[in-house]
Amino acid sequence: MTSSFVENLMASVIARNPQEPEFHQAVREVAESVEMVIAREPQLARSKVLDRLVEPERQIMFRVPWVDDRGEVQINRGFRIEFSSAIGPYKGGLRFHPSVYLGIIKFLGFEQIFKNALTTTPIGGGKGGSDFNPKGKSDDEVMRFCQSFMSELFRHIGPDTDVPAGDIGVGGREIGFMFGQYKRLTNTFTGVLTGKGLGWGGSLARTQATGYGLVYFVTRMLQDRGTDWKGKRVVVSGSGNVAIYAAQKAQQLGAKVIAVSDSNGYIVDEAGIKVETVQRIKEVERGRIREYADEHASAKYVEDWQGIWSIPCDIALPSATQNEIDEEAAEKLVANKCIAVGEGANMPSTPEAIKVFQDNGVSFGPAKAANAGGVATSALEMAQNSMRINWTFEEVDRRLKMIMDAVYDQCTSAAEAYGAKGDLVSGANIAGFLKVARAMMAQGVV
Ligand code: NDP
Ligand code: 2IT
Repeated sequence: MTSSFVENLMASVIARNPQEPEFHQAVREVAESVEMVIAREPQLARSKVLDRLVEPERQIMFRVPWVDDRGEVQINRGFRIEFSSAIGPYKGGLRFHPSVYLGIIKFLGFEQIFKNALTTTPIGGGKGGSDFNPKGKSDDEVMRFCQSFMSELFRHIGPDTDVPAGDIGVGGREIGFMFGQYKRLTNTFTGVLTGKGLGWGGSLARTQATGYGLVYFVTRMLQDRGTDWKGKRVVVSGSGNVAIYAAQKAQQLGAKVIAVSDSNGYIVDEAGIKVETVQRIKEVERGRIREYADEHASAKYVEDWQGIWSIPCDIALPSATQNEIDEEAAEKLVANKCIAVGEGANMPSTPEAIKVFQDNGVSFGPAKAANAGGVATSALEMAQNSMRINWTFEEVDRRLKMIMDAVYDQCTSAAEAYGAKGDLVSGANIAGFLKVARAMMAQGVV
C-alpha cells in the first residue's frame, strides 16, 4: 500500500538523490513505517523531522591517491557521510569494497541513525568508506591506502565528533593503520576509532559483538515462538566478521550450522561447520571459502553464492551483503520450512523478500535491530576509552546481552503501540525514529 505521504517524500528524495537505489530503498522502508507516527503527532510533520533526516548533515567525498607495490599511482574515492548528530557524535563503520559509491554509503548511514538510537547508547549516525578493494593487496599496499585515506579523513572526525569503525573489508588490520595515521597527524591518543586492537584501546568482545548480538536477538524471536536454538539447522551467509561469530554463538547454544559462503560460493557441511577452520582460512590466511572443502571430507563446495538459500534450514542468518535474499530466495526458504530470519548484514533482504517472510509467518529480525550489537559494543569501547579503563570480556558480553534485550523490547512494544504487533520491521523503524525525532524537536531547527 502506498500513500501520498510516502510518495511525495520519495519523489523528492529520488529527485535530489538520483541513481541511488539502495538509499531510496532504505528511506522508503522507514517512511512507510513512520507514516502513522507522524499522522498521530502533527508537530512531527510541522517541524519536518523526516524531511530533515533524509538530508545528511554533511557529506564528504575526497580523492585517495596511493602508490602500489609496482610503483604505479592508484586513485580511489573516499566517503564519509555524517548523517545525524541528534543523539550523539556521528558513529558508524567504514566499508572498503569495489561496489562502494555514494548510494551505498548513504543507505548505510541512513539506517545507522535508527540502529544507533535503538542501542540505548548516545551515538548519532554516519558511515564512510571507499571503492578500494583490499582483496589481493599486500599489507604494505593496504597500509599506504589507509594512511592516504586518513590523511584527508582526520580533519573531519574526532572522539566527540565522528567515530568510524569497521564494516566490509575493514577489520583490525585496517583500523590499526588508520589509527596510527590519525595519531601521528593529530598528536593525540583518543577513542577516535572503534574496533581497535586489545593492547591499544580496543574493547574485549567487540570482534564477536555483531555476530553474538545477532544470536542474542534471534534467541528472543525464537522464545516468542516457544522454541530455542537446540538442534536447529542454521545457514549463515558470508564468512567474515559477522558470519563467523554468529555461527560460533549459534553452535554454543546447541544449533547445527551447516553452511557459510563468500562472494564466490558456499560450503555445506552436514557434520556441522568447523568455525575454527573458517576463522583460519578467512581471518588468518585471507583465503577463499572453497578451501574449507579441501580440509573436511564431509563438506561440499558449490560455486554459486546465492544458491546458499536453497539449502533446507530452520534459521537463516544472512550476514554477507545488501539485497542478497530476493523474493525467489525467500520463497525457497519458506518452502523449506524456515521459521526465522535474522539479518546480520545491513539490508540483506529485498522489500519483496521481507513481504514473503511476513506473509508466511516467518519470524523476521531486521538488520537495524538484529545487528545493532556491533555498534552498541563500539559505544561500550568509547565509554571505556573515556574512562581509561578496560572491562572484562564477561562484563562487555553481559552489557551486550542487556542491550540486545532492550533493542528487542523497544521493537516489540513500538510495534504493538502502533497496531503492528509482532512486526519487528515497523517496530525498529518507529522506536528508532521516535528517539531521534524527540531529540531533534528539543534542539530546534538545525
Ligand atoms: P567482512 O568483510 O568481514 O565479511 C564480508 C563477508 O561477506 C565475506 O565473506 C564476503 O565474501 C561476503 N561478501 C561481501 N560482499 C559481498 C557481495 N557483494 N556478494 C557476496 N558476498 C559478499 O564484513 P563483515 O562481516 O563485517 O560485514 C558483513 C555484513 O554485516 C555487511 O552487510 C556489514 O555492513 C554488516 N555489519 C557489520 C558489522 C560489523 O561490526 N562488522 C556490524 C553490523 C553490520 P568475500 O570474502 O568473497 O568478499
Ligand atoms: O553496520 C554497522 O553497524 C557497523 N558496521 C558497525 C559500526 C560501528 O561503529 O561499530
